[in-house]
Amino acid sequence: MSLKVVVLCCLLATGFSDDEVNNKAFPGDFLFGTATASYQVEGAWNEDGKGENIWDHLTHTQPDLVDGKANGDIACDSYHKYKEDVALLKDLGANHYRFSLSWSRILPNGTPDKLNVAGVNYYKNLIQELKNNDIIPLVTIYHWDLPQVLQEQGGWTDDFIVEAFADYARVCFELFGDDVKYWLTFNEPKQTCLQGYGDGSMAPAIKESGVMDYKCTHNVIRSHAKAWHIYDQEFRSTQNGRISITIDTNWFEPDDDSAENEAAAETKRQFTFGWYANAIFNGDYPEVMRTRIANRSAAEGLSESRLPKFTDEELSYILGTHDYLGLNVYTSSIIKAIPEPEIGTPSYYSDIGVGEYVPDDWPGSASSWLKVTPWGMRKLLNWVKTTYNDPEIFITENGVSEDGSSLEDEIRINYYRDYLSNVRDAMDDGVKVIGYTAWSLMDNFEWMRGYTEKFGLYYVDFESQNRTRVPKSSVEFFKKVIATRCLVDTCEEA
Ligand code: GBH
Repeated sequence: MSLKVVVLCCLLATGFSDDEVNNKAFPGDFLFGTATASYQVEGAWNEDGKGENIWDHLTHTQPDLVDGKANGDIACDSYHKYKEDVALLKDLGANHYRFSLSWSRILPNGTPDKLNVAGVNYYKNLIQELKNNDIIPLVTIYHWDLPQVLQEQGGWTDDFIVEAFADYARVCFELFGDDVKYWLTFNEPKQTCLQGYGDGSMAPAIKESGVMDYKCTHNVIRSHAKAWHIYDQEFRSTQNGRISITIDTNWFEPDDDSAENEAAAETKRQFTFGWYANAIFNGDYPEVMRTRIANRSAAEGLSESRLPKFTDEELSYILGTHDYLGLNVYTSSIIKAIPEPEIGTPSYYSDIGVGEYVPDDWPGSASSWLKVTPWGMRKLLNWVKTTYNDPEIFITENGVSEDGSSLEDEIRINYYRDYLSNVRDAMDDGVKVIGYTAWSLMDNFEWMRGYTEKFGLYYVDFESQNRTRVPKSSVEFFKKVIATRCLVDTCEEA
């Protein structure tokens, strides 16, 4: 038996060995950091004048929807403990911290008629504390926590929301823009729309797939474009920041290299990532979405497509509203061609019309949807480069969950190392990756999964009043990566 076979057997047995890890250093100006989101960490849900948002509302009125009937009333208590959070970031040596602003903490009525000064001061203090510690704020304007009063007026599926979001964004630029150089309008709008208004698996838990998810997306894209233009026209010249959107996707790998499975995988990518990115980067919804949804709508007897249309004026207004691209990536799945789904009740999934599965032997995590597939990272980055005209890419989330039973989170160390290795490989391929953000700084409220899935570098004791933070083993690892810019013991210079 050749040596090669022996080596291969042992690499497979141990998962990924160090030998396969990219040994080139990351560039000196590459940004390493961590992320959180307002509802998942802040707590203080009704303190100091904060208004109710859709997650407060959902967790309080339909607690059964959430594992353990959990909620974010206190969460990590970051509203009171932000200095401690920044100290953790400082200890990690993080270059940046990605956090989100709670709309209803700043504007309790959802509109600028009333500004909640205490809420504003919380974010001002957090940003100041980051500044004092040389940590760059990367600020998400919207990470899923819509003011409940705006949901009661129709939320993202009603056109009024475009103006409302634009007004809110302007307030954010005015209040914080002098100290913020990286903005994101939306985090993962696909989850807002598909899960919020399609599957109903996230707040506001509306189930009108194939209709309301498209309407929501239409308004989200218009809102994004409007916020970008406001920044561009009113703030860029004095504040000099960059603004974009964060889009999430799996890597969709074709079942085999047959033309039909390749085409199915590309259709899935376009319906997932292209749904949001294409209008902004290339102009309009992807061709395959426009065609498939129009055809299926016609077959359903509808007089027009369920996919809304942008006017020509809107199309040119939306195109180019990005200064970089935010990318959230966790996992992969396999896509194959299937026969055309029957015409019946509309659904986003039958509009896509492909089969999706995950092989049994892919290594898992504490989240059923999250398999450890580091190779997907490199493929995805290369696909994004080719499909969207080689943008600068900021990875704004990547991470893995465990069940919290041990502080020795080897799964996370291996995950970060192997995904980062593929990021570095992609940079060798010529992809312009400018930063990497680990999800998450600490364990937090994992939406419908409550506190059962732990994504943190730091463990949080949710039983203690203090919400004590304790470093897991991955902290040491990530610290070393940030300090040395290197994934192995010694790196070649970049
Ligand atoms: C990110 O979404 C979010 O931005 C972040 O807030 C969150 O904490 C983090 O992931 C970890 O989950 O339960 O089978 O219905 C990642 C994309 C999309 C992954 C929705 C989980 C639900 C799958 N997420 N998905 S399922």
